[in-house]
Amino acid sequence: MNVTKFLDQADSIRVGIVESNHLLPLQLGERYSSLAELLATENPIATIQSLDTDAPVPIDDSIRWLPPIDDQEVWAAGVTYKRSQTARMEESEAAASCYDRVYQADRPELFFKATPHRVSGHKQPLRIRSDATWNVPEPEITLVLSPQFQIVGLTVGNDMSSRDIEGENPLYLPQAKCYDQCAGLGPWITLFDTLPEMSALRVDLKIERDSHVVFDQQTSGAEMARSFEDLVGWLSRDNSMPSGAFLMTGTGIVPSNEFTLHADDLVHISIAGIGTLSNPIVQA
Ligand code: DO4
Ligand code: MG
Repeated sequence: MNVTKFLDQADSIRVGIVESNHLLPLQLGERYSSLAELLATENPIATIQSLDTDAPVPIDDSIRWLPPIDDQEVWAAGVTYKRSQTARMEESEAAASCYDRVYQADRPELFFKATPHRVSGHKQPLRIRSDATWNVPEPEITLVLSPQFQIVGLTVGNDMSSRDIEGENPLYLPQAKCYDQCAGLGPWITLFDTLPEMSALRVDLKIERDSHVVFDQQTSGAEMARSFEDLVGWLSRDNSMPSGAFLMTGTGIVPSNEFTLHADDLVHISIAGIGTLSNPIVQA
């Protein structure tokens, strides 16, 4: 089951089930007031199935998608794929040994990525920092966590990153990662009773510039050096998240060093079995 948020014709924020060619707006009733509350129930799929829906809304270009987040925190893991380790070691002489060690260490790299207001949904802009010169999207399988740290679903994530800032000094990581419009999530959350095999989670990153594809690469969750459960176990240590959280699980695709994003590029990230998140790139 896929669920998301969107703006209806009256400009009201709605939660809806996504079916192949239409959205079914949910009537949340008196009991629930947000998608996050549905995700926090013991069985989100059963809870959502128990709700009434309004008339179907056809999915076409007029749908105003919103990121499927309310008041959850957004966290991210780093250096969980060999490709990310290699790329970080190339970009930062000062921190090369840190990236090498963290790839192999028990404790993963986990960092705070974004508050909800910094997150863009499907078709909404993502930003290149005005003070950065080397920027990339990071396509990441993203876990949707309940307040009890249950993985209730998956979504597509884009961990926008300024490689020149993070490469200059590892202490600049929060500035390379967390700023307005720094994170993409969506177009919806796919809820699972049982998660798919890692090898089924194929990830594709496509970047379009002036209507030409200038980058297209694939990886899969099977290339990840850590398990989802391991990452969640570390994230939840001495850390409560009363509204739940999103955890981006790291990138396995990093474009070669001469590549940087431009304003007006279009970034498409697809994860098999989940969906495709597309965002135009802007620079203030
Ligand atoms: O420390 C650098 C960040 C790494 C990251 O975001 C990733 O591997 O996805
Ligand atoms: Mg990342």
